[in-house]
Amino acid sequence: MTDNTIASLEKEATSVENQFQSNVANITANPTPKSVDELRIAYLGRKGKVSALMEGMRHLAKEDRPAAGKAVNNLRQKVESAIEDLIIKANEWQLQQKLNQSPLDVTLPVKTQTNTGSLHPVTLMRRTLLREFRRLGFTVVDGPEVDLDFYNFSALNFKDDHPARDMQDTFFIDGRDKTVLRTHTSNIQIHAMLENSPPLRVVAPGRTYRCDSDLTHTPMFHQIEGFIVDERITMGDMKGVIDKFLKAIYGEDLSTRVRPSYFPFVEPGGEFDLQCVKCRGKGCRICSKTGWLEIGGMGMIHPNVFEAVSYDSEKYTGFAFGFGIDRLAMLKYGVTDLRLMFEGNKQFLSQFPIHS
Ligand code: FA5
Repeated sequence: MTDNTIASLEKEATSVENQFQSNVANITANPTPKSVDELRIAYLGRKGKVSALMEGMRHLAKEDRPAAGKAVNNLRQKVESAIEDLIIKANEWQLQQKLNQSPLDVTLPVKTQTNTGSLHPVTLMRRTLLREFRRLGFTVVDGPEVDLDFYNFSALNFKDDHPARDMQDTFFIDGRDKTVLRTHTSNIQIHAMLENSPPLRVVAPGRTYRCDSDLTHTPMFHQIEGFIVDERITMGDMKGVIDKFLKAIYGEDLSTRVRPSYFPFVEPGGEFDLQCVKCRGKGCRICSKTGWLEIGGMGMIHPNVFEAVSYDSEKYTGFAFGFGIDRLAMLKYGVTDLRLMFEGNKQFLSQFPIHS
């Protein structure tokens, strides 16, 4: 200000406003956050031009100050509002710069997820089995993994000196040999029969335990038990059911066969074989050149078992089977070492599908 009069201050304010308008005109086409901030500091900063005008008011005569204050405030508001508009424009400009640098193409394929996990082959096989058995009218039940000797052995017609009770095979839980880790899912036969009256059509998958470990045996493995109890059930029904589900899993063209075998809880009893999935009966390393693979045990339920659960063995007959789920999965997915199933190796597991 050249002198301390209101006229001079108003002149100065008009000049500041004109300068501001011309600065705005210079950057308004392309305001950047940096240029707008510089403008803000030049006018509204502590040493800025509008602040200097405010400061100049102190030297005016007292009666001139209200009018001068009004004029300077007016100018300050105009500057503030223009700068706010410029800030919005500058932000838009910055966003546009970013979009220009990496254009967003919504038609690009998404990056494939590599760590999505997959289902365990035993889970896949269990789900497949249950799907097939439900289709055949079976009910799925569960049973205890830690169980009394009665359910795992005695009620299943194992005599006291049967070798399966030996420490070699069975994990005993208490010192009195009364509680065991179940050695097979056949314990569920007893639980289900005691809890229900015939007719029954049941499958029960689950973990089983034996003191056993080599290429084809692990201490923990999975079995699926199945049984039907009704009037006039025959070996033919059993062969038909097992044949049907094995063909559903491995294909229609594979043959199945039954070999006589002994299990205390069935009479007659047998082992069920499937034509080798690898060589289709010709003989190879997997089937030890026999052309056949052992899948599990089966047979007609022993009258002593019916006695143990108070079923009328004159009226009812039934069949039961117990298959190793891990073995079924090995055959289906071409796994040659059973232990791979339980090592949790990510490379091995990632080969299997995410959905069943
Ligand atoms: C049984 O366990 C009988 N409970 C099956 C049964 C049920 C027979 C109903 C008659 C009527 P076995 O011990 O053979 O039978 O075992 C059946 C299947 O379980 C075997 O064929 C095999 O596939 C699997 N298995 C047995 N032991 C092991 C093991 N240590 N590791 C992996 N799989 C095993």
